[in-house]
Amino acid sequence: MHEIILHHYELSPYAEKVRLALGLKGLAWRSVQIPIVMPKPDLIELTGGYRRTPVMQLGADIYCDTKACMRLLQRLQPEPSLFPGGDEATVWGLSRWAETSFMMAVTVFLGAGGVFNEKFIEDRKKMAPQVDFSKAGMVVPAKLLQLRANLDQLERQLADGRAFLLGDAPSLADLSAYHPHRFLTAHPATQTLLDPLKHVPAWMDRVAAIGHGERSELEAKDAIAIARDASPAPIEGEAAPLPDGLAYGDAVVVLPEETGSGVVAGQLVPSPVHEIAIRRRSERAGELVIHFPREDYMTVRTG
Ligand SMILES: N[C@@H](CCC(=O)N[C@@H](CS)C(=O)NCC(=O)O)C(=O)O
Repeated sequence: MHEIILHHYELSPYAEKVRLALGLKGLAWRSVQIPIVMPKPDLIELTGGYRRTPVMQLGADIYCDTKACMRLLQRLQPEPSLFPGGDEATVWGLSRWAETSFMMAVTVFLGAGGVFNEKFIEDRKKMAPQVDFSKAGMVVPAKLLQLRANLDQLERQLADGRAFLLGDAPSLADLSAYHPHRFLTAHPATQTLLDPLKHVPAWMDRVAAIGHGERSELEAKDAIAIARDASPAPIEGEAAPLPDGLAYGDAVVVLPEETGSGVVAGQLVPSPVHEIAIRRRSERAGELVIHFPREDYMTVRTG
């Protein structure tokens, strides 16, 4: 099997979710550091245009978005499971809700200042040109109240003394809820929301203790060489039937519903129902298959 490669940067909360999943499963992995802001030429060489963080690589297969990374990790190593009590739909649903805190926190940091530097803010403005960043300050109180409501929900979920959100064992829900709430320690205004809580801080310490597995660094150019020397893996499982108007083999673009993630063009290849896969050729990395989660991404025919 190819080594698991994570393209990420240290401060990325979403990358922390994946690092913890690697820790939960006790996996060895290679770490490629990517820039926090554009340009990201080595990453884009692999993804074909997707710029968000993190991205996972397994040979010539590239996984964009943490939801695709999580499905991959669960498939590669089913135990310990990201869904220890079953209840997959509950875990995914809880994860999605918990991650609403991420953009709330980002908005508070932009509005209150003191967390992000100018270069970072300029880059994110280009990513979201429809957003008026100068108005972020106006919504800080509202976002703090929304964060307090989310934290209250977590505090009550943990109030019966359970170790993790859904019981004795950590699940994907814990990893998804941990990263945006741990991010709240970055500013006094959001740290203040954590201070009165009893259960959430202790739970965060338990999640942090899961660790990151066995990590070793790799240069981006070596990750690209690994992709070039590999071939995309054959599909695992059954290909999803396609509706009229779309066929495997079509030229498509993958359109992320999250603003500014970047559009990727390629040829639609068979994939299971929870995943989109497109084949593309990269100059430096050769033939690649890029994977996206089905949710939050659309395929649109171009040819
Ligand atoms: N839905 C994406 C969200 C990832 C995301 O927004 N990551 C942030 C960093 S924590 C990001 O990509 N920021 C812009 C960048 O790194 O270029 C996922 O689950 O992977």
